[in-house]
Amino acid sequence: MKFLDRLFLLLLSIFFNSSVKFVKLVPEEEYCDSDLKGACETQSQISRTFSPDDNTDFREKSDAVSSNRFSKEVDNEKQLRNEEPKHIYHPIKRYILYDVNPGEGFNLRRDVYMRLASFVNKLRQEQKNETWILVLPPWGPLYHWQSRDLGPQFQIPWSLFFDLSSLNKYVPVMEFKDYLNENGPFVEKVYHLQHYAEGWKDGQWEEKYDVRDCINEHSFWEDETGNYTGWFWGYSGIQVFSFTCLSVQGHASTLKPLVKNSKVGSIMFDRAEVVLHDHFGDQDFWKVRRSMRFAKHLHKIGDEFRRKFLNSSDETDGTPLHDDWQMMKTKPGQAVGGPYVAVHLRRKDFLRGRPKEVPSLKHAAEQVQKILHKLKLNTTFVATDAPQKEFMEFKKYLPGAIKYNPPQKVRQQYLDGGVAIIDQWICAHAKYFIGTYESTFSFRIQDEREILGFDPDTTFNRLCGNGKMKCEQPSRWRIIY
Ligand code: GFB
Repeated sequence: MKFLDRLFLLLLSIFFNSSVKFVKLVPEEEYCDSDLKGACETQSQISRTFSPDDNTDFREKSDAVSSNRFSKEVDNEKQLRNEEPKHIYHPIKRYILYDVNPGEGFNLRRDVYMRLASFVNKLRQEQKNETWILVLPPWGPLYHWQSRDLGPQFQIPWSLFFDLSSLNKYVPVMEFKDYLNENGPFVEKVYHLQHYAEGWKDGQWEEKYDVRDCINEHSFWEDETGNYTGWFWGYSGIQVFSFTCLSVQGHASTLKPLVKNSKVGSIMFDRAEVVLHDHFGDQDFWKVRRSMRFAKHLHKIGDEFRRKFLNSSDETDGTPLHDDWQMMKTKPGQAVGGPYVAVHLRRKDFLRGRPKEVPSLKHAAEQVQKILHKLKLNTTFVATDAPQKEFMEFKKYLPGAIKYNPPQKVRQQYLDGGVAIIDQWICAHAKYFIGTYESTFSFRIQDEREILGFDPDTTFNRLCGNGKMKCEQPSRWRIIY
């Protein structure tokens, strides 16, 4: 950058920082989410937020937010913006945060991310002068991450599991820790999403939201200052200025008017799984899904295992990965896969929850054996949450079965979540994949194989329950570009 450009930026930032010292509050009604009766923050809450007696550090930050959204100086600032070349002006950021029902597992959470990422992307397209950013909820603790020897598994950044530069190519995202560094421990508005207590009225589906009394327990409470606080993935002392329970029926986009009419800088949707995908399986769905690349360090471990134990590599399997997902477009059948069958053998809670659909180890082995025979293969890669004892029993029925046994260093570094991803990655590269009925872990492997360009016949398969060699197979959610 040229010296004069730098000087200009410096002067601009001095001017901007000094202009934010003069903040005026606008009348109460301007803070209301106009679509929502009762969802308006009161003047006293807002005043409290920006009271001169507040913690100074925060005041400086909220001033910066206020100057753009709450004060009359905004016109002045807008004018400045218009006069500036686009690449120099950096608009003030606004944030969408979210969380998911604590009981949900890793792979449903990935799906909820997609709903929110698509939502934020659409907001940005429709509000070109706003810079909405999606804040990533730290991972953990999760019920299924049960390796006690690894210590507590929570506050895990997304970068441990995902490639943030890939996510960012779809929509700007940031880690929660970075959000805290930028904004301090504050979230302006939290909506706890819930269904309608009365369900669908007259069986009529209608997209809507309304402020309602909270139906279920939630993890937010009013503290002694009159603000709210709550569960923020183990980070304490986060203050919420306004908290509302919101009954919603609809898709993520149903919430668009709520956000568009709001003036606050940070909005969190708790229990975001309540809203559905706008269009499951459409082009936009697949764009977000393609952007959800696993972290390169996990790919690398999976690829090494493939090479070493499964005679599988991208060159021989026809599965090259373009660095940029946007540049990658495959055709069904162009991926051949490594010379092994992969099976996702979901056990534990699935044994209790779906006893008719989850086969015994012996019956699972029989089904895999049939495929091996048909494809003239000998090797089976097994991804499973089963204890080692069960795997050894499975191996008795199917001697060619192998699984990934992570070295202690890998476990400590990448935890249960990372090991599960490595398993998924290896399954995604097999010549043939068989999953478990209704497991989102299996579904995500199927998506991955669609992205890599496998023939769908080799992907959308699942184990049948006891006594059956044939059963209804998974829906084929085919990739669309
Ligand atoms: O991912 P997930 O939501 O899939 O939850 P489901 C299962 C978790 O168990 C994974 C571990 O995220 C992993 O931590 N796990 C399962 C595995 N299979 C494997 C495997 O093959 N390898 C490794 N390394 N780990 C949902 C649950 O499970 O099913 C919900 O999340 C609920 O809580 C629902 O129980 C019915 O969709 O399979």
